[in-house]
Amino acid sequence: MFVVATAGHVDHGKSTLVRALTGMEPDRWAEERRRGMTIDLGFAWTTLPSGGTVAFVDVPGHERFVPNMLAGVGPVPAALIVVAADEGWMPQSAEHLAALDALGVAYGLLAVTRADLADPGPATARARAEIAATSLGAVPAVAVSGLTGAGLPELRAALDRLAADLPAPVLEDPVRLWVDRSFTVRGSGTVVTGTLGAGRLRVGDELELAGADEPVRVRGLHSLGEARPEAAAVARVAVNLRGTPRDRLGRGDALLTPGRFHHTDLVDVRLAGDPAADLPATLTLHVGSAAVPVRVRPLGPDTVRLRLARPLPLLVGDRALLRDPGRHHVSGGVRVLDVAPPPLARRGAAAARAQVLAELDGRPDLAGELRRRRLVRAGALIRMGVPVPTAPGRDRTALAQPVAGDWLADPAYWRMLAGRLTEEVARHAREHPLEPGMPVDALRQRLALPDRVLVEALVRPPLRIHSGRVGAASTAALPEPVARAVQRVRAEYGDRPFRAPEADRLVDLGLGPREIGAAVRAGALLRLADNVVLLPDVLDDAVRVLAGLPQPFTLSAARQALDTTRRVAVPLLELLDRRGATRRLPDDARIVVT
Ligand SMILES: Nc1nc2c(ncn2[C@@H]2O[C@H](COP(=O)(O)OP(=O)(O)O)[C@@H](O)[C@H]2O)c(=O)[nH]1
Ligand SMILES: [Mg+2]
Repeated sequence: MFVVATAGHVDHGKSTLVRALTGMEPDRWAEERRRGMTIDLGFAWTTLPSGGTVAFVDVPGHERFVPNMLAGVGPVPAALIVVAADEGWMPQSAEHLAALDALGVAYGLLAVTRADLADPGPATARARAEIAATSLGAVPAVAVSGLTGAGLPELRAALDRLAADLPAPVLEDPVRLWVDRSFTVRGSGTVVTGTLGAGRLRVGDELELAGADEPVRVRGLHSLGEARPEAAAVARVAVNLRGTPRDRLGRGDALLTPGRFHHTDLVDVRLAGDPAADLPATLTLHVGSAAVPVRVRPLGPDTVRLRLARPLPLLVGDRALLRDPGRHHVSGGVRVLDVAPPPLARRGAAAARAQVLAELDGRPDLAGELRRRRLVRAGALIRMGVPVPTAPGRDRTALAQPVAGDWLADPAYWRMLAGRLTEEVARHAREHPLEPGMPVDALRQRLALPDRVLVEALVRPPLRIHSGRVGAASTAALPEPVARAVQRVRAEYGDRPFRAPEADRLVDLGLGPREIGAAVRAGALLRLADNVVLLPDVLDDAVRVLAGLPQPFTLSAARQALDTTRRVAVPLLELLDRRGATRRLPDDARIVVT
């Protein structure tokens, strides 16, 4: 199926043409038929000579209903521009064309209607010239009459050729179905309709609805008036939602593949065309079927920041349109550059940001996002519309390889962090010589990292993580018998930590000078003197015990408090003196340095 939206001035014959092509009535409301004027969007479809189906979104041409028109064309990539032969180019011909151009619509056809009333030549020439200057470029033109049926076969053939030109939809993409209508069907509940531009929908699918806490579930699907178990893009679809009250959603809402979109109320965008320096401070942003008031903050010559009155599921690269509702004026198109831009708090931040934005073109770019964001979760990038190849394999670049969890990092920044971590650990060791390393959380704060797993991933030998601290390695390299002997020391002395094994016990354990040397180098034992060793992590405890004594304290008081012997106490206090934890006074008493 392909979907095409009509466009053109009121009374130029859009609805008549859709009716003539499809045999269906696009004006759905009694009021529309009574007034002979389209007010809201209409929907009709027909089979083309090739056997394919074309579905029309018929839009109102009256200037009062331009917002409805925009909701119709927003999600549709092709346009049927209608101009009356007898009236020619008119204000809403121009405004509709400006809207299509702003949205970057690149596929279209010109139908010059009411050709039975006037020579279609002049209207055709003018319209083709106007259209050629837009994103649509040169389009085929067909003169038709909705009254006599002249030109309709040619128009059908032209529609077939247009359908063949359209790019194939990406069926693997997530669903973002902009709702253009919602209503209640007795016995079924809430039904919404929209143009499915990418992806697939199935009965039973769970979808996300902005503002709803719980996913909504697809209870039924219709396309072209028939119930179906599945609909694949491109398609007009009607979705029956289970358990979702009608007042929960309407035009401008979007049904989404869960977890795949970032809802944002702050975007940085590039203005298309020649941007007006006098852009009003408040405008309406039209994207998909949504229309949201925005505050405009100029940044660069053609870039602005938009603050949306309500969040929308926007992606990098989205096309949207700014309109001044007061002046009935399409201010221009925008291309979304960033859906999660940084705050502009510091002085000069706006100018710096303008420079960054000058480099962006709205094409999602993994390397660039990593350079700018330095650290970001893969899931967050995907939700912004930046593809991250997740399957391990050939197309998974090194950039898409998480450094930890699902965190991606800019390679240069990550190398810088690894260097800073080493420095911080070394500095901490100098400042806290008695601690067995720097706490992981202190490092996380020092390096301003958002997640502990990042600290853990940055730790490389000879550093290691031990009981929540990052320090130098490690008993891991000890020869088996030495490691076993150290284990025995732990088991025997763990509960009287300031007692050292006697010399003959060390011999029994197989800890000769060489073995002790290895264990000390690995940080598994602490040597106080020849043949006097303690477990390495007892120094902090010793200081804590000594700090509990009346200050200053004597060697004998320390020995008793630590429940140890002179053989240990003397070199232990000397070590603490050297490390600056205690200080020896002239009378040989000591104090704990705080
Ligand atoms: N003679 C003639 N009248 C037409 C033709 N197309 C539309 N009309 C008439 O023009 C008026 C406006 O048509 P309509 O389809 O409602 O215009 P829309 O506002 O563009 O949808 C109606 O009275 C139609 O009957 C045509 O090809 N020939
Ligand atoms: Mg109409």
